[in-house]
Amino acid sequence: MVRRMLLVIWIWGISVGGSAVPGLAAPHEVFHESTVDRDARMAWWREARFGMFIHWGLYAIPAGNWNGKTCPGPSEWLMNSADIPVAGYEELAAKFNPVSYDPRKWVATAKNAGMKYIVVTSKHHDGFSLFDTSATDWDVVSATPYARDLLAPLAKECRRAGLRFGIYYSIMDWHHPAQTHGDENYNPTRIKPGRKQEYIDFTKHQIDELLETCDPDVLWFDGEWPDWWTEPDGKELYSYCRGRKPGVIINNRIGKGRKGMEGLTKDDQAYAGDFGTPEQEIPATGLPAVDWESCMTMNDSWGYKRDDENWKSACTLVRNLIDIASKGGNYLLNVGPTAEGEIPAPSMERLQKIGRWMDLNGESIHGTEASPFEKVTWGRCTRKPGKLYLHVFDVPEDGLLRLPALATNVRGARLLAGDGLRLPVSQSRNELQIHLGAAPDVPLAELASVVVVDIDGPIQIMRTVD
Ligand code: H79
Repeated sequence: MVRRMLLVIWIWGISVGGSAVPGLAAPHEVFHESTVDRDARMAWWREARFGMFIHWGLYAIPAGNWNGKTCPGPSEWLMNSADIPVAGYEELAAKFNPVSYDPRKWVATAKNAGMKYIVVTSKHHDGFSLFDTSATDWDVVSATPYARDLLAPLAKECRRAGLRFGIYYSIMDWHHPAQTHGDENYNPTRIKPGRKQEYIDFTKHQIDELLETCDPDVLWFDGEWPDWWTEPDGKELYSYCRGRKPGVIINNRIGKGRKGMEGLTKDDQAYAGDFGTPEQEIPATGLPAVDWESCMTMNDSWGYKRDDENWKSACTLVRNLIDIASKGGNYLLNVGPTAEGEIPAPSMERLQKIGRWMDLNGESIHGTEASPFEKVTWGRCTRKPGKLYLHVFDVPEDGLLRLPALATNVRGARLLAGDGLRLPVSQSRNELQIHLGAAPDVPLAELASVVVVDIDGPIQIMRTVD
């Protein structure tokens, strides 16, 4: 006979951050930062949950096409995928004149979608700088008819609107003379012997310029995988950046810590970087004790790609955001503006729809923490002190949202959107049930409807132990 005991065994969410592995120094500890200081530094980022990634550069001109053909892969890789020599690629600069660029419009677009920060490419793998730099003439000011810095005005508009601002920077550089091999071609994975320090100095010089003109809150490195870039290089650059701006938040691609496209930081040693970077992926389970951000595209390209019409639906994007928040991460959702400076219409439409959903339900995303439950069959869950948010993707046939029984007192449940209809709650020995009934009559319920459960105190889950 199986004897069953009812036990309160789990108090959730006591701490966030710190090393995932006991006994192993977390990156911030390598930098001699206390957990309290780190939590303070990461606070805005953890609350934000949703940001806009912007991939903009010369690659928006060919927009994925070369010699009359659409090239496979994302458009920002065109130099590589179409095997364009440096001199040929350089010709694009003379055609870059984004007269429609209106940073205020981009910031309003992000803000209206419910996004709390923007991360923009300052220099992608093609090495082209979208800002005013004295380190090279391969930049928007020196090489294009537009001849003005693109990033400082965007940073300024972000601040004005109350959004945070981040800079993407590629370590791999297909144009820098330390990484190219002659004028005719380049090597995407090597650095010339004896010229590494020159390139590191160039990078630091550019980071200094960006810190000076844009004062970024996030430094988002990429292109760290070539073998010549090492973990000690990453740690040294991390220390340099934090030394220049102690409060800045830096991703794990500054060093060699990330696990491939899964993006989370390996735990065999302490690596540089403050957060993991899954790319085009969402972790399968909740990861409440580590900081991470999934970056994803709306179609299949980061840069503007004219012929890529493989758009995800607004429903998928909203559910990705919910899924990520329920697992304790951030969603960095990408747009690829055109060479004229416009965010493409399909992206605008989706951002507007996400924004309408966020206007009604943003409370269930911003400032929340990961779900205290393992999988729930009908959707996802997030939490805040005193509240659980239940995101309903599929209304159960019997109209009951089932959760494990709580030892915490449940005051009631209600729909977040619409007129806040109250929902009956009942609890059996093993199960908390919210009586949802038929599909809730709230706007955009087809994306996800949200039920708020008001609770007294920390969540304590009753567990049946056999
Ligand atoms: O900027 C966008 C892309 O252009 C860039 N990152 C996003 C944010 C990107 N560059 N490369 N990729 C995406 C895919 C590259 C994958 C690989 Fe690897 C690089 C395969 C092998 C080396 C990553 C690092 C996976 C394994 C090691």
